[in-house]
Amino acid sequence: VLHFGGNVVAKHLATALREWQPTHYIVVREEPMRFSPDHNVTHRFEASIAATAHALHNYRSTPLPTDTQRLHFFAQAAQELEGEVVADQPITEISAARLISRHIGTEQALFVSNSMAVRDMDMYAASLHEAGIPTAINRGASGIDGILSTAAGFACGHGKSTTLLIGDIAFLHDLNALSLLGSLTVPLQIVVLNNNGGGIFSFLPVAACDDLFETYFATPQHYSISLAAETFGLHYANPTTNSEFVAAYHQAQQSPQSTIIEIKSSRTNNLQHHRLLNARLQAIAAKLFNG
Ligand SMILES: Cc1ncc(C[n+]2csc(CCOP(=O)(O)OP(=O)(O)O)c2C)c(N)n1
Repeated sequence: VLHFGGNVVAKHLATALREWQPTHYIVVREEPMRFSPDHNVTHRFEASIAATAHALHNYRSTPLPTDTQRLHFFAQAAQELEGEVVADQPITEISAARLISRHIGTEQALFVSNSMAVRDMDMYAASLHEAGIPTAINRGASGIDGILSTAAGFACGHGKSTTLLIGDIAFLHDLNALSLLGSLTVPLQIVVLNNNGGGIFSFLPVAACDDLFETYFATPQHYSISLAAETFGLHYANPTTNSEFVAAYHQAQQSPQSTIIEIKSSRTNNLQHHRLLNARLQAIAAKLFNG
């Protein structure tokens, strides 16, 4: 493995490298600082990235996937993902991310919360907007704090109507920020993925610890999102299918006031859904790239 530069933010690569345990993991960086977060780098070169890449040009002994293979992969993966957004099917955490990416306006901005929201947008969004959409996330003090406030500031700074995709725990964590929205000059469309707890933890081994998982990791809160919307004088919608979601989202986009769109979900179904879809995407990749 030849690695140019520093850390890759998404953790998939680091996870894969831990699993693959490459015999040679060579890192090329332009600075002398040590870089081997998983202690698996075997060779380190302090060198110009451009000059190294140039010097290595044409030295590959195995062919790279061709552009055609790559295009086939993206086309087939997109087809698989389009199956997730069929109009009368139930809205899910995955389809919400994809539908927002398809229906967000070119004049809008996007804010994505930790924890599954940013991953779902990263994995399942359709990239339709050639000029891009101003998009931000907030790592915050430790992750899910202050997301509503930051999204409000981001919207205000850009002067753009902004869509926020957020989980219920992050939403509740910054609930008082809803009082800001009445005085914003631009509206937010807050799409709350309400799986009654931290959905991300179902993906971790700790989910098997039945005695402590719900209380200390999932932390379901049972609060009413619709009553929160009412308390702060915000529009509210609760679509149950993909087409209902698109209709509610379009209505929210046209409104000068902020709207909360709640999507009720289940952590168990969400886990299963991700596993099945990702297995199908991996099968497409395996077929195309491994012969
Ligand atoms: C301030 C803060 N407290 C706790 C955590 C640990 N944490 C990471 S993800 C998460 C749950 C987030 O739940 P939710 O916002 O509903 O999103 P989901 O996991 O369902 O996508 C928690 C508590 C954190 N990152 N930041």
